[in-house]
Amino acid sequence: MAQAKKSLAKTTSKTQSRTASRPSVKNYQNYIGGKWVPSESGEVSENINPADTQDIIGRFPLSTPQDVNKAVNAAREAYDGWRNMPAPKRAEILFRLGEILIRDKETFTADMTREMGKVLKEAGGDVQEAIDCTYYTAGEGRRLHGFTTPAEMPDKFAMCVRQPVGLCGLITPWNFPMAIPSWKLIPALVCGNTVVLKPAEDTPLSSYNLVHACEEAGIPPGVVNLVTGEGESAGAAITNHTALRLISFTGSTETGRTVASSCAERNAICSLEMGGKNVIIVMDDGDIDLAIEGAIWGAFGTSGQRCTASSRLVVHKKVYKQFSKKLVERAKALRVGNGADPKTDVGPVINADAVKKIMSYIDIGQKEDGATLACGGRRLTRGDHARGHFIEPTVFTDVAPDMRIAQEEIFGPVTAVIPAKSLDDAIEIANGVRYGLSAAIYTSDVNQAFRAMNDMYTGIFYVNASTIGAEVHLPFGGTKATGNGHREAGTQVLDIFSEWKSIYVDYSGKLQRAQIDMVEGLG
Ligand code: UN1
Repeated sequence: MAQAKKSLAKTTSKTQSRTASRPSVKNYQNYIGGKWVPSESGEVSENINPADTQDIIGRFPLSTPQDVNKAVNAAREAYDGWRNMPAPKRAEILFRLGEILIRDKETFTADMTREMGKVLKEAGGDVQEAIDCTYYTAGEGRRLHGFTTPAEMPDKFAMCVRQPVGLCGLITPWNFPMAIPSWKLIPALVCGNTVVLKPAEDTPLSSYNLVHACEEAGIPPGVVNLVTGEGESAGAAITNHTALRLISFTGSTETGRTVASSCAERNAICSLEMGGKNVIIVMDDGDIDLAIEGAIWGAFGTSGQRCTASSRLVVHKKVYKQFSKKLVERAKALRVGNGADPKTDVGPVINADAVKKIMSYIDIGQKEDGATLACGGRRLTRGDHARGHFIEPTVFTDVAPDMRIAQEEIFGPVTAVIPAKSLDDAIEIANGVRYGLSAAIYTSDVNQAFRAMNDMYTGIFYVNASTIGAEVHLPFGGTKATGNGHREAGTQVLDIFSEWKSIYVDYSGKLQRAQIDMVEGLG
């Protein structure tokens, strides 16, 4: 994911540390042990609208390790009560949460557009993803299936059940400010864990809304705790806290590695969802207009700030010129602006650091890589754009697979069109990056579609659709530097937030020795 959320040790420029001023701006608080409380630091950061940096959305606590410690203690106190509540009862509370999210969807959507920048339709999709996740995963409260299996011995019973892992630290990014917290929070809760959630410093309001809804739904005090603040203090305190048995992190591959090392120190479970350099393969027999639609949506939706963004378009040489021309025409026609304006196609990027990083890649693409800047490439700073972080949708053509813009995650509205000679060539190029999240192919040949499906080493694959738009009931995650083998969403997420307990019940009334009694030979 993007630079802006890359380092736990970095303050982003969207939020600035200040002590309270401007009385009209709302002061938000942490949620610890069922109470809304300020940070011990007394410090706050301002949540700023990326489309209009004079619009201060609220002030949020800059939490300290002491705040995190209190939150962990609250989670500990609540743990036995929550884990012993029957799972179907836990689920009933979560269904109530789902109803609240539906009721307040419009408000939460507007809040999200204001703090994150994505256009209203997409922010609505983000809230909807949280709703879908809540309903789907709450249903697990009446399943959470384990299994029984025959035992080796007579009068002996064997079964396997899921148990919660304990106290969980959840660290979430700014690009899906409600969906991704829900992907972690809801399964953690249905499995019986208690949590400390730290949202990205750029988008605390959406997590506040989610946690506020949890309170209203009747989740008992201490089960969900919210601490806002920066990675270097609050985030690191969560990552390093010895009482947290599990850390679930979504963010950059670099930060994920740091999180994984801290977890390894204390044998904590660590689930990581990280970068992507996703690809759409366009074959010469594909529907070019449909592929253009998918490429525009995948590359420039959410201003390219998705882990699943279509940042590479590998196009068969026979249709390369035609595809590139149409793509550039469409990209040029996109309206960049405030996401709250229904006429806007592409909103701002998250903050000034993101602008810097994306603009530096646009520079690298031209000067270091020598690719052709086919459209875009500029920062928009005049008129309606003057007070926001706006960048034109940018298309590079004549891109070679080993160029930096074709290898590194830019996390902005930039895509690279790469020619390919054949399906084999396209697959080789497509697999030739360090990430493995999402891939897609446009073709009308079922054999080619299945070949690519089989050969692409990614966690997600689409046929005749873009690389974005995963649904909550299928596992989400990637291979290589994208993840560490876990999958969120689907029922597979239960394997992150629960651990197996194998149980043997011997009702024979005598000592029965496994692997020894009832075995021929030396036994
Ligand atoms: C992300 O980009 O971090 O599949 C998550 C999608 C969304 C989730 C993206 N449902 O694009």
